[in-house]
Amino acid sequence: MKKVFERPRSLKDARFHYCPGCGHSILHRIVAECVDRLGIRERTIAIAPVGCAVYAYDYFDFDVLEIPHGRPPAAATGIKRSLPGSVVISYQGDGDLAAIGTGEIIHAANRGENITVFFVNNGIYGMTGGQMAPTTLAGQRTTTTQKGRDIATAGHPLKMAELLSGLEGTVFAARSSLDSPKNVLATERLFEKALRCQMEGKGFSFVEVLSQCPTDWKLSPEASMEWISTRMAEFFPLGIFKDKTAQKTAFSGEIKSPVQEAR
Ligand SMILES: Cc1ncc(C[n+]2csc(CCOP(=O)(O)OP(=O)(O)O)c2C)c(N)n1
Ligand code: SF4
Ligand SMILES: [Mg+2]
Repeated sequence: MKKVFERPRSLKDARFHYCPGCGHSILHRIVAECVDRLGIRERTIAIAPVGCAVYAYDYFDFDVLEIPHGRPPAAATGIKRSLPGSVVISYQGDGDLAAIGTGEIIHAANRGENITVFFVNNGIYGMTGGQMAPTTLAGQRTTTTQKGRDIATAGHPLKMAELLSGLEGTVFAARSSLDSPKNVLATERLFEKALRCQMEGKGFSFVEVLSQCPTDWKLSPEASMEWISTRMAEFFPLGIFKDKTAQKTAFSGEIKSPVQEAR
């Protein structure tokens, strides 16, 4: 049977600028397919990060805003609160979310904002030429850690999915990867679940994805997949770290403080 590439309605007919083998291309398609499947294209508002995915608005066929480095969760908060019927997707890299934007993501999650964050962990600052990110592995060579990341001076890689799952406001937190067709499909299922969490008004949802950057890792696309499977996934385990989507309503709407209850 002849296989035909069908472009999701939510992807424009434009050629990606990403390097061959880059995870962003796969993730854009996954996001678009989820939006199509859920029938939310008309009310989706995504945020393009500063990073290699900066031109996401050229590819997605729904509303996309470009937000300064690290600030997407703050902007997403404002959009969702002013347009509660929208479905807000914050698409962020590790330099954006886990370095300059650490404060924004932690407080948005802790407030239980009803938004969905897709976190692209490629362990490096891709756009600016391959500097160390907070998620760079111990011993990993980058342009700013030419002998490999030294934990004694640079600290440990940040495990954002685990970190955010420890916050009261987080309803759903998971990590997936793009190192095999099976895991690509699993990523799509997690994205859809996270978006449903928001659509049902449950609260903050977060999916981290281990994503390849062949260019700055200086590996072939095939070797990059292998690097994710053998090196990244060893330190960043895949799985669901928190799932409170079965709870009835959003955290902020239901639970009374001890002071209120005493009245
Ligand atoms: C306020 C601010 N500081 C620094 C930069 C420079 N800068 C642009 S992209 C980037 C890092 C991008 O890395 P990441 O978020 O991991 O995205 P990737 O390119 O890897 O997908 C940095 C530091 C900037 N644009 N704005
Ligand atoms: S530098 Fe890395 S993250 Fe950026 S487009 Fe190329 S492969 Fe993708
Ligand atoms: Mg990155």
